[in-house]
Amino acid sequence: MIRRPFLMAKCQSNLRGTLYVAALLTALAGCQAEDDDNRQDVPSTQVATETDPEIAEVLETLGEVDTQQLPDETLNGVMMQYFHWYSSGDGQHWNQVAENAQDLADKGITALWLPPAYKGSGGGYDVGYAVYDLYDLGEFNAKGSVRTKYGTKDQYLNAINKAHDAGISIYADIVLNHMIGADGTANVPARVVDKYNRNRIVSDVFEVEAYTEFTFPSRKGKYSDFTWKWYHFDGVDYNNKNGQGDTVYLFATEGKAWDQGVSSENGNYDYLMGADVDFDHPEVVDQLKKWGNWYTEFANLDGFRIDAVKHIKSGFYNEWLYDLRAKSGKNLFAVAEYWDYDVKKLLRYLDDHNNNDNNNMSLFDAPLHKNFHDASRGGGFYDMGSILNNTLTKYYPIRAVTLVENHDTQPLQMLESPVEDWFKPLAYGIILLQEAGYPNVFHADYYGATYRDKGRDGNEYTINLKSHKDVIDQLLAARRDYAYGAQHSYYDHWDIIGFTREGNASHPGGLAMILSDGPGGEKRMYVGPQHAGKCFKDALKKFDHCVTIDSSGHGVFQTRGGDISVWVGE
Ligand SMILES: [Ca+2]
Ligand SMILES: [Ca+2]
Ligand SMILES: [Ca+2]
Repeated sequence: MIRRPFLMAKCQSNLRGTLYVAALLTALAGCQAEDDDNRQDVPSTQVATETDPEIAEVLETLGEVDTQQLPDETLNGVMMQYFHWYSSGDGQHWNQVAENAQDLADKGITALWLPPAYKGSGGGYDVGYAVYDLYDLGEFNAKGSVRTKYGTKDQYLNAINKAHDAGISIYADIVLNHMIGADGTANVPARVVDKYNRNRIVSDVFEVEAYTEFTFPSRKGKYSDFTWKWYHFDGVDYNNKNGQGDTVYLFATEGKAWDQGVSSENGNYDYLMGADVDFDHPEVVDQLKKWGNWYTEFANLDGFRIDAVKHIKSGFYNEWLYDLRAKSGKNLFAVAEYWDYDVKKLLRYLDDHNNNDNNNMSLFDAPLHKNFHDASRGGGFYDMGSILNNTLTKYYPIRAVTLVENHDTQPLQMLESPVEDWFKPLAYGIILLQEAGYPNVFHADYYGATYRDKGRDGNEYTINLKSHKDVIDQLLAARRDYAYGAQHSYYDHWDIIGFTREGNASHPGGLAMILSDGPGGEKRMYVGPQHAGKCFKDALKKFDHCVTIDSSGHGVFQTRGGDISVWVGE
């Protein structure tokens, strides 16, 4: 059998009989934790050594992170994306959060990422990404309703209080790239740019009638008297003069230009949709800081999920986060969505946004999601030994938020790349039990979902997403009770991979995770001689027997085909 090249991890080089191959980083992390007992409860900050010079260079400048700086809820915690694209629009969402908060806390959820809470142009139907009024949290009669899709301002604040009472932190979804649904238009000189190369101007200057005037007549200046004018934006994709949409117009007044430090897709990917906010404009930066500080205090927020950062001037969120952390005095957590499957781009973005303790942020591990998607479609032929290749989990786990699925990747959505049902327990087993990363559970994976929408081919589909609550609950419990201490990784086989956690002083049990995308089988893995003589049981109850740990600290653990088992000690 041909095997892929591997790296021998130094912590495991004394193991006999079998080739034990590990993802380099997790192995090093394991060594690190073994060397220093006091650090076993916190995520590893060890920087991987890497042969790719570009990655090596950026890892070098990123350096290690002082784990004292990490918010408490992230330490062995779990965040949950508490919505999906097709969440019910009956206005009861915030009430559900309030109702379920204690149960979620009991299950092991420590933070909730809630959907955008401010009024979108679609009013009571808007998922929240078509931002109209950042100050309207379901309080003003605008865009056809007082409430948002999720409920009213009072219900929102009540949900946050209930979550806090249960010990759960709240992360707000921050969507600042664009605004949609202006109250009026302005005539603005503009030029058309090539949709696929935004740096290429393809017309003379002419006047467009742009929806850029946001005056919020029903709010009447409450909380803020700031109104948005055309010059706070860089461009639009609709000219009301001739009804011509689907065209990218760049405003053509002095100093107007697409913001720099954005993704280079389409030449310059500043423009995504709607009225594109101009982060070069000082009034914009000033206003968004004021709003961020108001929102953080008003809703008692603990952190942020930041939308679409590859379309926003690099460096803006450095300034924004610094200002909010300084003014609130809170250790606000931040994870940004830079949706790209090239880990080098993610690392470079992180490098731009982690140059001091007050502007740090994490990123979603999009490449890991992509690997899960590919593996789930591989019919067993995916090389599971490579499941962590090219991921943040591998290279910079301290700033990785790991996920299986989200509201964009779910079926029929913009970045549709679903992880097939059978693979979800395996993927959640990896993100919830490994030392690396801060895991995120997706609402629709937990509760299931049924919805109907048009696919890319224009046909209507009904989608039924199965609830994986039972297995996710079991994995959450295993994380809370057993996923501690040094990790030993066995990413050494096309089908069957696994890792162990040794446990620590406060959680001494120990754990061995093993899974297969092909036939079932077994693996001899090291959990440490402190477990010698103990019998490990399968927390997922696929097997009735228990696995006895030998005097050298090894056990032979089993998994069924296309399945996962999690063996835990007493
Ligand atoms: Ca600009
Ligand atoms: Ca932009
Ligand atoms: Ca395989």
